[in-house]
Amino acid sequence: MNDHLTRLQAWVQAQQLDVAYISNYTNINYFTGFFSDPEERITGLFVFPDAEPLLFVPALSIEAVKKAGWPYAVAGYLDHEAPFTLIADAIKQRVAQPLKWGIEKDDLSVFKFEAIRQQFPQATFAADASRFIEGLQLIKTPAEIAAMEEAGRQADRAFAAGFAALKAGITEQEVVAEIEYAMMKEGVMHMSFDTIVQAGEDAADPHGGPEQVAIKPGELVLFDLGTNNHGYMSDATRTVAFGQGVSAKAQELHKVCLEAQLTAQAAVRPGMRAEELDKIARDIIDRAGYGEYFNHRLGHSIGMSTHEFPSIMAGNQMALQPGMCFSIEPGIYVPGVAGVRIEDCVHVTETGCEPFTHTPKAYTVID
Ligand SMILES: [Mn+2]
Repeated sequence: MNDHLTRLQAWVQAQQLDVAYISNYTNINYFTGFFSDPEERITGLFVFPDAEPLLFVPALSIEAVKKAGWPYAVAGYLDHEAPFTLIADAIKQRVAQPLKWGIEKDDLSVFKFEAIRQQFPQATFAADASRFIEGLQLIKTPAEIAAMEEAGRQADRAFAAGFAALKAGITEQEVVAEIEYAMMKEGVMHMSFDTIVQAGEDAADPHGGPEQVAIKPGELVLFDLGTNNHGYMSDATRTVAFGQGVSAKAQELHKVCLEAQLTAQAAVRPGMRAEELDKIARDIIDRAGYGEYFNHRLGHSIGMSTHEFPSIMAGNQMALQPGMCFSIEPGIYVPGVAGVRIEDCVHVTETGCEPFTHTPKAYTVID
């Protein structure tokens, strides 16, 4: 049994559960090595205190489960069959009367929850596997960090493709297309999220996307991108100048944001509280007079999902520990002027942190 699954089963035992139902397909991958987004079909991992786990999937996925190396029971259903009846039958073979359930309260839909409750009317669902799993995923193993380092190298090549694509008249969306085409040609078939390229004033919307508008010389261009390397994500942001003529104001935003990012990244230490790290970056931006334009947390954790628990933000007193992986991404977004964000994701080491991405962060002009 892999270490993740062993620890899940230990939790099931410690909580004195009869069964845990893992429904989130990213977390199923974390525990089984099998990844599939089943969309409307049903996939579930069922873990018992004293019996082997069961992976239940659409019948068309059974061979893929075996190919992924899953060594335990796998059961499937055809599209016209009733999945929760089959799930109930399979569970009863292992536990005659499962009363105490653990479920992922962040994930399990009301539809699936009611289907389980219909099969097991006496069952109770107090134990929240979501909270347990987020704690388990907090510290990455060396193998997980190696997978994220590879994802980081992919992201560095994606930046290079994006910078090379910049030319007068090209649109934000065309630059995204060039980045993703370059990645797909080298075999990276999935970005970790929709690639963001925003130029000039567009970048002042931190949750905006690429538009079909031409990038003009003299604009700052923000690239926020990442790749999915066999389930492990990268995520990084660079803001570069396209051509000459970037305004002094926009250049100042970059200078302040860079100082905040570099200072925070250099300050990471095990034992430091997450909120202290946020404050180090925020104080620099505040002192420069742009505090109101840094309108989000400093960072988020990352792993098999781009955004994991916990956040690097005010109010989070959790101590940083070696193996934690998170972003350090201050941003300054001044409407009508420009937006700047600079981001590396890092893993905490015994003495500090190491970034997953290495594309230079200093102010760079791309002609
Ligand atoms: Mn990020």
